[in-house]
Amino acid sequence: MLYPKTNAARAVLDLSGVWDFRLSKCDPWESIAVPASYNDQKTDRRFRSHVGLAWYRTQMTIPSFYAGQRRVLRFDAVTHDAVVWLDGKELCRHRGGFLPFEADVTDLTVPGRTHELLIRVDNRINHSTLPVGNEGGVAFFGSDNAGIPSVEAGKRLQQDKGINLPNFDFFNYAGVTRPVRLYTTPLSYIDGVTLDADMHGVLSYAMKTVGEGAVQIDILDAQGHIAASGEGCCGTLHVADPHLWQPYPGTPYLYTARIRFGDDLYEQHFGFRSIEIKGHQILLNGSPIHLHGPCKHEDLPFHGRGLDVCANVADIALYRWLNANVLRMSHYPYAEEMYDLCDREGILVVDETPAVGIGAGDRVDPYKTFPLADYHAKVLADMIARDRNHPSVIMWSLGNEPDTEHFPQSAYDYWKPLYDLAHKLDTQNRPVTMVCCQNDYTKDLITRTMDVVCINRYYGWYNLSGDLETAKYAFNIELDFWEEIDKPLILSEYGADTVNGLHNVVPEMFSEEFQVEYYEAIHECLDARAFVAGEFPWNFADFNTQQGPMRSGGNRKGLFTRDRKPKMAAHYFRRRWDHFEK
Ligand code: GCB
Repeated sequence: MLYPKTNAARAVLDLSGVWDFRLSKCDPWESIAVPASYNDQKTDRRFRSHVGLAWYRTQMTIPSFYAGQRRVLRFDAVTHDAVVWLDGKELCRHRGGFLPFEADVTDLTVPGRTHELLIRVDNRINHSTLPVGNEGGVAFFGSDNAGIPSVEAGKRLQQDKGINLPNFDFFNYAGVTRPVRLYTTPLSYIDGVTLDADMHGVLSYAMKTVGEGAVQIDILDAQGHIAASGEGCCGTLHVADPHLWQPYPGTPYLYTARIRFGDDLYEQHFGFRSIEIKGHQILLNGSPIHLHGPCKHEDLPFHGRGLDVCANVADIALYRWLNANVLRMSHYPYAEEMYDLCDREGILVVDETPAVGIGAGDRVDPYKTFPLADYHAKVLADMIARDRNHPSVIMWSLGNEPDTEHFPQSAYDYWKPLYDLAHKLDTQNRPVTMVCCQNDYTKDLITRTMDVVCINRYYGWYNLSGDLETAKYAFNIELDFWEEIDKPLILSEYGADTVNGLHNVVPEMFSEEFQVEYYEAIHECLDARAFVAGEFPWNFADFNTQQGPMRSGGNRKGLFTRDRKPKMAAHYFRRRWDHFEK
């Protein structure tokens, strides 16, 4: 699905602004900002803790000069499920909160007229949603006290109220979190663009078109000069001595494919770059690359998970300040604007589906009981279709921290087809991974089959807490295990909750000094191993999550506070990664 763009052939009407909103049909309409999560926009607790349906409404006037054009309503993300009505008639439905959907409204709208748009959003999560919700009133953290009759009764009450708590550690923000736009195209139009470009200057292209016309494609360099041209829906072009797309601190050189089809026009930027795996190494443009940069969340005061382009620009500026070169888009596909920014700024991306929380302890096999496989495959396919043209995207992550220990064969049978699907769908054949949680890695069968082994580990924090000497000892035992497997390894999460301003001369957990010592200890282990291809500290910034006994003011593992003030660890990483670039 193409990102909506205004150009000589197309127009975009952005419906961002203040809409009407209500949590139930009995409430009066109130003001709400779109795009943004609704949870933190109001003082009423019901907005934050709401579970269930909620309604958004707005008026949309179609400019008269849109007459004669095809008109499409596009929703970049509605979290999690959406039903849309146009002038009281159901227009479309969509499942899943992190990918776009659209509906052709050419025959349902009249240029010059005002139409009413109503969206019903549903933020409920359960065993059939991605991310996964706990059925049974069990909190992500703090499922203790099981068996006490009064506590069990309380859990049943939560269950009766339909409160499935997240089986993941980020706040279940909901609403119309990304822009809603009406865009136009000519009646015959370009419907899809696939561009696969490599470091040798070879560009394979394939266009999907609807209606009458012939496809013409021009490749423009950054100065706007034509570097190559072709005709037809698919083909291969060659650009001699291409400027390569290189990550920061190199130059992320972008070319533009200008595609014409009849009266339609679409421009898509892309970069010439190659990515492959060889033994223990990740090769970018033929040379080994070490990936280093913190994982992130889409998480901001007031906005929740809502798009804020200014915050994205400021965050990527901080990535460059840290001397980072990669961003793992944990734990769901981000807004499309962020990928464009990473393309421009040279930040590599690990793109992840929202498959987080597939696990239910040692008694229930989630793969046999959670009805997810087909839906997961669809989400993966939609993510690849959306993000495949971005040169910044160098790896697909099928999901985060599923159970791979208690039901290893089931896990293998579930994840292997997804791995194969990602390779089949991605004509660039990017590496595929799945992010494994801290568990008995000797039992895990699937993680070792991925192109890159990604492990989240919290030695010294969640286990062997505070004892960094023993944490190093234990981590090294595990690293010996992975060294035997001929794959690159990325430490895809590691971190320590840290309260900014809490200081110790003798560092203890939660202090800024401890966070630095923790990272120094883990790096001592990583730096001694040549097969380690990357380090992704958890997390870029403190972020909001479900309240609970393990969290004080959210998850505090940020290198920055939630308002982006650096902790000591941010300065530490800036120095460490500066040295990496030399
Ligand atoms: C993890 C999860 C991440 C959590 C993090 C933590 O392993 O992947 O979502 O936020 O640990 O801080 O506990």
